[in-house]
Amino acid sequence: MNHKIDLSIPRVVIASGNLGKVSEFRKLLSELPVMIIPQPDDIQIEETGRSFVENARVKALTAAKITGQFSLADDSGLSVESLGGAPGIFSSRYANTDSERINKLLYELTPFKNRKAFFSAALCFVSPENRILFEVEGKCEGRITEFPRGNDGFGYDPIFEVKNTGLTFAEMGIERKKSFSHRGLAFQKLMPKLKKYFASIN
Ligand code: ITT
Repeated sequence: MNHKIDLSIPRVVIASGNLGKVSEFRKLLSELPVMIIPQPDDIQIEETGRSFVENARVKALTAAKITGQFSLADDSGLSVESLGGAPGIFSSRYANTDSERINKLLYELTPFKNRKAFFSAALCFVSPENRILFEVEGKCEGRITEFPRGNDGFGYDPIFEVKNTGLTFAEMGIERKKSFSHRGLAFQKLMPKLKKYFASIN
């Protein structure tokens, strides 16, 4: 068996420490002629931005600078109408673990009848020369359920029911989640740009 790595294949670093996201990215990017690599273990990127777009930029630019490779970052989060848009860009910092975040959100929402919410994702793709090549955003509307449902996915998936489906993200397989989700919709915008770009440099 040949174990040599083909150095002509472009590498794309996924600028994320979230294993759930990295696994979605791998599947979403599988059609591209690139090698997906995780970001180095010792990178800690501080999210200093005031929006999803700004934070995605910080993450992608830092990862490309450190590794000298293409990088792709996602900043995403859940905004709940009755909570004035919280947790929003603070979704990962809302509590320490997925189950604590879910329990906290369900508790905070107890007094409210309106459980409308939406997920947002901003993606940023940066060149090895540290230039922003593409930025796209996606959004998915739904509501926060009264209790968790489903076993798939990650993060807030078990308590986010997608509008007009009756299903939480955690009750959909990745393929269905991809067609409705904030990240999947952002990807639908990014993919043609990436295909064109990688075809032009090959
Ligand atoms: P990186 O910054 O390293 O990518 P992170 O988890 O901190 O990892 P974000 O700052 O973008 O990522 O925080 C987004 C949080 O929003 C994430 O931790 C989840 O709790 C939640 N989230 C984002 N997309 C989600 C999805 O598709 N399903 C469920 N929860 C999601």
